[in-house]
Amino acid sequence: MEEKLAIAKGIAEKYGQEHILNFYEELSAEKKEELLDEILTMDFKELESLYESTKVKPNFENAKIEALPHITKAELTEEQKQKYTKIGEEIIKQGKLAVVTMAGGQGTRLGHSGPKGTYDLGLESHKSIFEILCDNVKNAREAYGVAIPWYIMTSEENNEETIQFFEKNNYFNYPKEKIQFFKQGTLPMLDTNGKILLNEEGMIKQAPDGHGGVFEAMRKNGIIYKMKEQGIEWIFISGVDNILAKFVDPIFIGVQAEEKRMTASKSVIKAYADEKVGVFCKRDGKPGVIEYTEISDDLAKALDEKGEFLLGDANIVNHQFHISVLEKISTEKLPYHIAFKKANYKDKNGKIIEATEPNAYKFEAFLFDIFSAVPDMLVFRVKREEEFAPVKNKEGKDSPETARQLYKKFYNL
Ligand code: UD2
Repeated sequence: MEEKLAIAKGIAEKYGQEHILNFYEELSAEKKEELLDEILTMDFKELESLYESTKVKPNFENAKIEALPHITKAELTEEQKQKYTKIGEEIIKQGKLAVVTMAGGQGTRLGHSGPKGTYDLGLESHKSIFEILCDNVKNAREAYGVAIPWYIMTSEENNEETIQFFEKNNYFNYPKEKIQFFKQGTLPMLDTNGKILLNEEGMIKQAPDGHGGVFEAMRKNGIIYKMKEQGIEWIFISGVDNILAKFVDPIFIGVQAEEKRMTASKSVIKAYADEKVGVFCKRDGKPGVIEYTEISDDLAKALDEKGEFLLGDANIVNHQFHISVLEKISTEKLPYHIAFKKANYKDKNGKIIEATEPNAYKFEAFLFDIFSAVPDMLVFRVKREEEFAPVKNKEGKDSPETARQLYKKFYNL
């Protein structure tokens, strides 16, 4: 341990982060070991360049931005719908589909104490978000006689509580062995001087590395390998906070398989210029999404010759991949996006500072950045009222209230 401590001290000093060992002596033996292992395995060089990147605002001015073509579900003919449904249902019945829910976000905007999926939406049924999402695979089991494997990505901080919630609810009567949890990676938070923040325990303050961490997390947890073993060919991936997400959509699977598109995403028409959604686009000829936190006003408002939004296809975090692509991209490094967040921390005198305004940088990879590496992606435009009911904020837009209304309307409750 002494040698490890000396090495850790040397590394920390080399990068001007010696303060991360300030409270080492107060830690338990286990926490001491954990802190030293973090320091010895952390990429301080990457952290330095991430801090440097906080000084430049992302801009797409010099990139050539165009609309990305899409297929509109409502414009499919009955014949096409039947063809795609048949293909998709075959894939489902042959057990070739797996579904992934990204539930590692911190859900701070909702103000809910536990993991977002444990939130009781306030329906008469008092179903939590996780139970509402579980209905997707339960209904598919009824309809197709297949218990589709459901992988749930958690974070370091919400993993335990998420698993306990499923245990307590008996996995909502879905086969327990068909639900697997896996943790995404983390990155330290930095203050405005580039110093690593310490949390209340005096350990490094880690934050989830963004849902773009899903690929590496699946690889590192052997999930892609296991899916291949099971004969899985198509993987649907969505976020935990859309209660109308369709995990098992035969038409979406069928159109993607028939059109031989290795990656696909669903979109809805952007409702208004500054809606908090990413928008699909072609950037320098390659498919991508410009996030609402990074798009310029002009581009968010730009209209095409028909008077519709030039970038009108909003990302709803409904993605579907062929396993061959997942395997390939799970070793690719995605860029990190920067968020400036409120973060409580322990200062050098050991005092816990409660942040009242944003004071720290968080670094997140975004899943959709992978699309530029897979040029043939398909955007499948669907109806907002049928497939998009986000639960993001405590009240107002994208709140439990708006989601409940959309859910009740869709299910005629
Ligand atoms: C997301 C999309 C935005 C739009 C909007 C629609 C991205 C980057 N942003 O905005 O384009 O589609 O949703 O509602 O796709 N998550 C994790 N781990 C993390 C971070 C997030 O699992 O480290 C999950 C989170 O639980 C949620 C989803 O990813 O289910 C998206 O959450 P977000 O907070 O990253 O993105 P948001 O809601 O600002």
